[in-house]
Amino acid sequence: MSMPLESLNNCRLSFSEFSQLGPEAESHVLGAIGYFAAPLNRAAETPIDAPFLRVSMPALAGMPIAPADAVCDVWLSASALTQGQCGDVCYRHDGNTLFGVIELAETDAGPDATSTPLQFATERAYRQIFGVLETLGYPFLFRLWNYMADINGHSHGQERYRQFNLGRQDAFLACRRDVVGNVPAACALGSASGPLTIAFMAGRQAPLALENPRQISAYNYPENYGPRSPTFSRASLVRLGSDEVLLISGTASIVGHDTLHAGDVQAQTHETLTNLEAIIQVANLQAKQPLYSLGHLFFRVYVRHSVDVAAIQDVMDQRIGASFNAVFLQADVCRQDLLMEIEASASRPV
Ligand code: 3EB
Repeated sequence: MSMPLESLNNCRLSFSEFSQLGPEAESHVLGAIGYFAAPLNRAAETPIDAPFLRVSMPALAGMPIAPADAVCDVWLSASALTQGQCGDVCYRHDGNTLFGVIELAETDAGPDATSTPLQFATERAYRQIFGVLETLGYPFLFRLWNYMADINGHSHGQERYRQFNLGRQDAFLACRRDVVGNVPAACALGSASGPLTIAFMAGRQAPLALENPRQISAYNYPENYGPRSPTFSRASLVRLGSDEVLLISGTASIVGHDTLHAGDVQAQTHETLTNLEAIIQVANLQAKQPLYSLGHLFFRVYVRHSVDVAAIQDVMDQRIGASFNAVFLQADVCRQDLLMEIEASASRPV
């Protein structure tokens, strides 16, 4: 594996390939997320020492995978890595960038019992993340991947995604983080089962948080989407050595703050791609050159109903051309009326 110095790369491997990387390649793995066809044995050892988030989320298409295998999205660094564990957080960092993972069970409702178990687990997870970043001197959160079971379920009088939003925002506030404007990119999806699992990427240089002019910023969503707004930006533009990395948040068929095209997965896909184009346009304006385009993104497509995969692929073929790089995963999207969501990243030399 040869990589230009100071570059940070994203690649997609099967779990079997990931498990057999060998010591040299393994020493360059900053961290990874594995999407497994359920069920997952959490007691089993992870194949390599790097932070590895295991998510129960079956791959539907985009990568030929044996039934017991998994899709692994891997972040590689060309620099020497340091790793450690702090509380429930496992991390590796390279002097510029840190990747960490945390898994927390929904055990109890906290000392005051005013939280729900998911809300409290979320708040504890984010407090731990902020604690690690402070301890290790990586003040800037670039991007988070949030996965939880039954995201559309209800308990304690509140949808579980809204409970998650409460816990997340409380932790941001408690740790004196911005909850509007300068916030990280993210996604939040429903896994088939398992604990709250979060992966995060952070750095020492401030990222640029991008918003989509077609959408109200999520941190300004009105209260009918929950008592606390979701704390995320539409994308993070990150400078890493000689590279610039664009990390686009989960993007769906939302214009303003409304879901459009309920019940029509192809129309939702078109709207989502138009939203991605709008974010790309903002990123290119910032970069002062047309560095980014739909065709060069590295996609993850979350699909609520597995039968919809072909319909979504058709629209992506039409709009992007048939050679796009995407994996399709079966997941619950955080609004009941959303049938799909797309997230993406791209890395370019400046
Ligand atoms: C949306 O635009 C769709 O709560 O972290 C996308 C990306 C969504 C991130 C999150 C939620 C989150 O509101 C849902």
